Amino acid sequence: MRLEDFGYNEQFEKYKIEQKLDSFEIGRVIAEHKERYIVKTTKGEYEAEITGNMRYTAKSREDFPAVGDWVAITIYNNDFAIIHKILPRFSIIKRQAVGQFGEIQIIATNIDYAFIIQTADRDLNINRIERYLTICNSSKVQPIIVLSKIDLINENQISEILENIKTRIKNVPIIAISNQTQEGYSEIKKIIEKGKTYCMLGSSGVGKSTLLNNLSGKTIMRTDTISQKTNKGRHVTSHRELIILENGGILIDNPGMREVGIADLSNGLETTFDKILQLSQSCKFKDCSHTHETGCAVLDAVEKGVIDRASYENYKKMQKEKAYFESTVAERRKKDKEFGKMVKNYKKNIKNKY
Ligand SMILES: Nc1nc2c(ncn2[C@@H]2O[C@H](COP(=O)(O)OP(=O)(O)O)[C@@H](O)[C@H]2O)c(=O)[nH]1
Ligand SMILES: [Mg+2]
Ligand SMILES: [Zn+2]
Repeated sequence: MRLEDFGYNEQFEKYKIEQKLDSFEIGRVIAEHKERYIVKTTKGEYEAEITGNMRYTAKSREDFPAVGDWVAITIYNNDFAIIHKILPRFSIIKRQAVGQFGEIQIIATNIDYAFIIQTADRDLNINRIERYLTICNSSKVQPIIVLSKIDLINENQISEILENIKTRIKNVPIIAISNQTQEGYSEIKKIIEKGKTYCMLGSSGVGKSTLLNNLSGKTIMRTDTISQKTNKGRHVTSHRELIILENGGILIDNPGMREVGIADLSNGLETTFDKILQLSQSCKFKDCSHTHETGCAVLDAVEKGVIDRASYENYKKMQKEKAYFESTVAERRKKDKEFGKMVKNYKKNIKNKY
């Protein structure tokens, strides 16, 4: 196998040469569990840890390796390796960490496409789809919506659901599938290209692992038959999260996510709700919040039914979350800076004293 077979490209190679990383082995992180990683290279798979220096200088979660990363490593003893450097990522899928405001969590990196999976048999949650779309759009990852378990409902119900999604979400492909009958699989397979990386996004139990296992033709991922409540969403990484299909596509599974908080510091919301963004150009006030202002083109469009009300409400909710996330990040940075200053002053005082 060559590195290209698991997603390596010229950009990474260029960086490797520029940074003179020739003495290192290059590999991709295919699993992570509590700061232990499995790195796949052309020579094999290695359990790895980061250098002490890397841990010491890490400022946030983003400075640690994540599944999907390309890393420069040194191999010891045939099965153990040390990670020295993370090669720059071309995309990061991240979310606001549950219960730690201003702190992000990386879902996966160097992703080209994301399958946003939702089941057809439960109440359709378009808000949740929009939420994942926002995450994809702020990560520069191409989204594809997958409606799973269509074997559990009839044809009419399927088309009704598809219609409902399409009234709110435009320009994103939607594929309806069953992991049981494998209906829709040919469409999924058509999308999967050699050397590109695909990530599975969606709540626990929607069929991510089953889809991945079926596509790979082997049983690699543990599928979740345990109920969500007893399982507590905890994830046991004794298995690989990144696998390579026979056709050369690379798939990354993900543990189910109960909450997907918006950690959007770029313009994912604006891309997802592009109609709202367009309309806002015509609002009377430049800093219009589209909530109560007179002459608000967005509110006007909601009244007239041009914009779906539920979609508008979802936008507002995520906008609020985003603003809150940004303010907590700013707060955190300010605190870090103040702390830095304090340490500096302290050192200076010590110096002056002695
Ligand atoms: N009827 C039906 N059941 C499915 C389908 N896909 C997955 N399942 C079942 O749903 C449960 C959860 O699947 P799993 O792949 O573990 O979901 P994950 O948590 O998203 O990885 C398992 O019991 C699967 O057998 C499907 O298309 N149809
Ligand atoms: Mg799973
Ligand atoms: Zn407005």
